[in-house]
Amino acid sequence: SPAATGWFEAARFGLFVHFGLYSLAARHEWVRSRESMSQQEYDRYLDRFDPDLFDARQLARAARESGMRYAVLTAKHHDGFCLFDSALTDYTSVRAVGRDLVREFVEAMRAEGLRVGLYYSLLDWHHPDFPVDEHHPLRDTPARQDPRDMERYRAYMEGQVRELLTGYGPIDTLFFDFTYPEKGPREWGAEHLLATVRELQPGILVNDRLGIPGDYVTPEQYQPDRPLERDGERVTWEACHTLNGSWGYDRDNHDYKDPALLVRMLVQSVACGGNLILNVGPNGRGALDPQARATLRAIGAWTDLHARS
Ligand code: FUL
Repeated sequence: SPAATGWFEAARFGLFVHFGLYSLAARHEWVRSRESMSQQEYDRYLDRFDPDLFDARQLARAARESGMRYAVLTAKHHDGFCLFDSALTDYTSVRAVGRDLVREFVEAMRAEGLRVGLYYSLLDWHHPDFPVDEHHPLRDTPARQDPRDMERYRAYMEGQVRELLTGYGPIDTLFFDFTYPEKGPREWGAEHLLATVRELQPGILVNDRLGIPGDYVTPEQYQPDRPLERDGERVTWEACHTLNGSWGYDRDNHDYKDPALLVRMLVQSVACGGNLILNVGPNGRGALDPQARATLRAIGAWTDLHARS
């Protein structure tokens, strides 16, 4: 049964953090797919991964001072690289540099009084059983299984979700991403995955991107201008937006939204009964660039004056 969305609707404003190996490439989180890289080519980022400036406490403070009340980190994005300790793969930040960034993040957010969420990708360009299809033109490596065993991949996802929901205390929300319209829910074993999540953490909120109804819907990079409904009923929603069009750090993209525009988007979301989750993409070393920091500060100057707790 669905979980209570009260805290989420009251929270209104959150921080999304996209961080992973793609942050080192510094040109969009889809870089491996967009440039059809082989695993071997992409591994150059693993070899150089050292997030010495990733400071979860600093992120948590920046979020709180901006008026945000929750934060969501990419525990695993589409490239398959995990920012947490997983017994099911070596492809993790813990193996690479001895750091469990999910743990650092969850602890830091809690310490700053923020609710905490994790993003988990259903796509996985690294897993040998993930069925890379026409949407994801990667150059295959010999490690990839043929034929692929979707059953094995489903077990992997479920195992990792289990690790995330049993190893880090209570998690407030899970952001799955994303599904294909028809075959998706069946391929991912969506019903079973959702049931597992609810069993492990009955209070957690789950988004709608498993392809079956969840607790809230997630308009992406568009701003609803009225309450959202499904079958004539209002639904809980969260608009997710980038600062500059890219979720992962994009060094040469300076097309930042103006803080005044972002404040209007926040106001409009709240006025229409929804949330706004705003993304930052820390750079390859894990630091926020000056423009992202300045944007969060500018929004904070507004929320200091106008937000109610
Ligand atoms: C999308 C993903 O493909 C993007 O990389 C990003 O994570 C966004 C929030 O969701 O579907």
